[in-house]
Amino acid sequence: MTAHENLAPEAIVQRAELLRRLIERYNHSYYVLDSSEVPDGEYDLRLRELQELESRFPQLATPDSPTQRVGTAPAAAFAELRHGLPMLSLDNAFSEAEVRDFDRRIRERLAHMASLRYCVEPKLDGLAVNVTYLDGHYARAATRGDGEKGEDITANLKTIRSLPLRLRTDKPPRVLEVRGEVFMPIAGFRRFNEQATERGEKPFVNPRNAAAGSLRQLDPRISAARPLDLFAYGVGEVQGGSLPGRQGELLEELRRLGLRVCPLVRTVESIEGCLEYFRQIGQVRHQLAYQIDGVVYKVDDFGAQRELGFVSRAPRWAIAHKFPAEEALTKVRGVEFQVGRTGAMTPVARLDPVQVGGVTVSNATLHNIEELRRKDVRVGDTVVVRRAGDVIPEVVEVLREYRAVVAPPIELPMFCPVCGSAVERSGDQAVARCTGGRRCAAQRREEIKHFASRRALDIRGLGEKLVDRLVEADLVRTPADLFDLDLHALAKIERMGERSARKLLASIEAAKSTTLPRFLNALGIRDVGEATAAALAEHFGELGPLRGATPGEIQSVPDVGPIVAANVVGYFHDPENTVILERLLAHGIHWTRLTAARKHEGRLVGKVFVLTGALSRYTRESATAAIAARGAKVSTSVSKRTDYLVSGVDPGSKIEKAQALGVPILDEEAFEKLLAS
Ligand code: 5U1
Repeated sequence: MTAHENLAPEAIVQRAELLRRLIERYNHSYYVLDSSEVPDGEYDLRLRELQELESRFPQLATPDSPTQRVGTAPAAAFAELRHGLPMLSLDNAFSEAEVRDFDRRIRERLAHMASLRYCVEPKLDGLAVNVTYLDGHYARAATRGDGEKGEDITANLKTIRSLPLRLRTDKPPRVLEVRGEVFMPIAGFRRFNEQATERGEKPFVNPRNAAAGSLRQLDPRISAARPLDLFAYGVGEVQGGSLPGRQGELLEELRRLGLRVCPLVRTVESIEGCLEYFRQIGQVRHQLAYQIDGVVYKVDDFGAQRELGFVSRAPRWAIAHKFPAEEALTKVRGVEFQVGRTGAMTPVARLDPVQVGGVTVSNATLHNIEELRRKDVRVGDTVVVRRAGDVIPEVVEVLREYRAVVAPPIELPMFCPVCGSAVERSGDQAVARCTGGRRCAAQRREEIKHFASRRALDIRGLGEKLVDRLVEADLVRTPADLFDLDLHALAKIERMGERSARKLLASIEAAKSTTLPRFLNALGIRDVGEATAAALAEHFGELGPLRGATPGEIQSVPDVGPIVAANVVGYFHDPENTVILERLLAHGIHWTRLTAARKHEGRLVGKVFVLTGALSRYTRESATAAIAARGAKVSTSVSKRTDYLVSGVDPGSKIEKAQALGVPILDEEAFEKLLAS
């Protein structure tokens, strides 16, 4: 007997409605506001209760019930749907000058208006859709198509959990067309591709293709299994209801109705504000959870928009300011293997120079031999090259249909191209390595570059080119040799004047005063990056105890597993490393001891930080490392125990929780000041 057995029919109807409302609310919190209102178990219980009720009384299963998102049986073909109002397209601007022209044209037409505000938001790299609500209920959805009519994707879109099936209002408009962009968040895209590769399927090239491919599935159950999301950015036809008179306010209203709107939407007072927004978003775009290809500026006032009107299909009142293209086509001239600090052999494609993301690219990584084989890159191939932000350019895919002459496949060399040592690839490892160690000039060079780099010992003025020359001249073979350099030795380096030499020696001297996390990072132990170095320093407090630690002790450090522990022990037990380490210490490299007394002096010791949104000068790892280096901790969720919430761009719902709990919220500048204090 179920819990509902004794209920009267009206009570069952009421119970089903209550459950629907409850689950809709939980879905809204979870998928739209990014915060969980109840534990997963409670959610599952309520959903199951509703499913049970609906299977016993099928007439209760309304089409917009939250149980109806799983995806229905496949269709034979997509039907055509006509939009209530045409879906417009957007003109593009690729430079500041084009944006200023756009603003000038508007001000000329609206000369009588004293001020001109713009509503600005990121331009998602996804798929435009039109979603129709009738009396507040999800009714149908279509792709943009030719702007007049698109493909009927009602069943597919319904599987997107952040899309409300019922608007959160008691007085919905009779007809409301919501316009928005469907996208696949980057994390979901990566996860999906990993799983696809494991299943032996071809991964998607980018999140946009993944979103489009997932939506355009005749079997909506396939769409249901894909991590899709949607941001609303406007409306089409509206009947039997009224909406605000400004774009910014409209988006607020859509948010109130339960739709997901990009949290980075702003209104600005002039075109200068638009351009400043473009720069800000450009700085953090690669830290966002989704891919964007520019920002959109819209005249905020709908009256002004009406006055401006359209030119063919594009409104005069809006423009997309695009970032420079991050992908381009070019030809592969050759493939060479580069040897890294730990001997890892990275295949690198030498390319016909091409403009990507605003710079000229002539080399692109192929990551490892597995990737090279999977993509099957050959000399002479036409390839798509991608350069996203500061990331090293990579070959994304080969355009097979452009392959005229078939060159042989590229093979992993048996011997290191730099030192001639054997190349080793153990078991199922994707990475092949040169076994030469410090006998290999490439490994020596890379070790020293890493040691001197900004996040390690930060030896100012010792750039990559200079390291190449020092290693070539055999003046420096290990990091310890840097501290033996003097004016006499540096005089052997061509084109280096005495002034530059003195400056370099001063930098090397200054770098002797460092921190333990930096020093551990600088040693270049395999798999020990900035965050692990900070965690090891925090746990052991000093170098001595770490050098003498067993693998078991090292594994007790948070996030350190057996492989990293074995690498750390292996490093400190290696006789050659021991000599180098002793020499470094003998040269006077030092840091302030994190003694118990000092730990208690630090203002931030024991404090709990939560990070949200993207910071412009820190990655999540480097912010975590900076916090850990001060004896504080990073937690993933805001609670009463949180001391500070550090909020970057696109912060999510943690902000609201922090506000509710009275947790201090720091922007990037305040965070930096606190770290420095
Ligand atoms: N964010 C955003 N994307 N997007 C695309 N807003 C926006 N507006 C559009 C389009 C096509 O069109 C309106 C200007 C009608």
